[in-house]
Parts: sequence; C-alpha cells; structure tokens
Amino acid sequence: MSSINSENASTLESAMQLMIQTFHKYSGNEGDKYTLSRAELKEMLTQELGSYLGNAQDQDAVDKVMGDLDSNNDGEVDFTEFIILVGALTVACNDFFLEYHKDGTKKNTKKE
Ligand SMILES: [Ca+2]
Repeated sequence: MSSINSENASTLESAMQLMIQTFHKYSGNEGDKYTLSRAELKEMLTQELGSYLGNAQDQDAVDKVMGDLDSNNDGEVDFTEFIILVGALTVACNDFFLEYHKDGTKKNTKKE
C-alpha cells in the first residue's frame, strides 16, 4: 500500500491514506480482501481503537459494532462502513475536545 503514499501529502491527505492503509491491513487477512469479517473487525478494533473502545475484547461489543456498522447486513464491514465508524468516533472526540476546552477556559477565567 506504500504506493499511495506521497512525499507531498498534506496532513489531512496523509490521514486519509493512513485510514485506507489501516483498513486494508486488516481486511486482507481472510475471506473477501476488501471487507472486514467479524474476526478482522475484532482484530482492528482491538489493535487500533483499544483506547477508545476499551471493551473491544468483549465479543458482544464486537457483535454490536458489527451490527451497527453492517448497514447492508452481509456480515462484513466494507470500507464505507469503516469510514462511518471512524467518522463517528472522530466527531465524538471533537465534541469531547470542545467540551474539555470550554471547561478549561472556564477554570482559567475563575483563577484570574
Ligand atoms: Ca476480509
């Protein structure tokens, strides 16, 4: 997958390339090369999102994520479904950051 890397990639372009590479790192392990099976999804969640999804080891949690993501119900997570998960988590992180920043500002104001 290194062929899609560009020396001149911007930060966002690099992030997009990393998301593509990360998906294919796990999707190619078994079955369809371009979708994540339940086992591949579990491996990806555990290895890549362990700190965000602390319970990724839990098979029920994996089943729930699979159920939520697999919008066409084929038992596989395709790249579009993967990007929706990453997007939703990124939104949640940004919301957390904004909330944290807002609180931090309040605390600083009180101190002054
Ligand atoms: Ca696969």
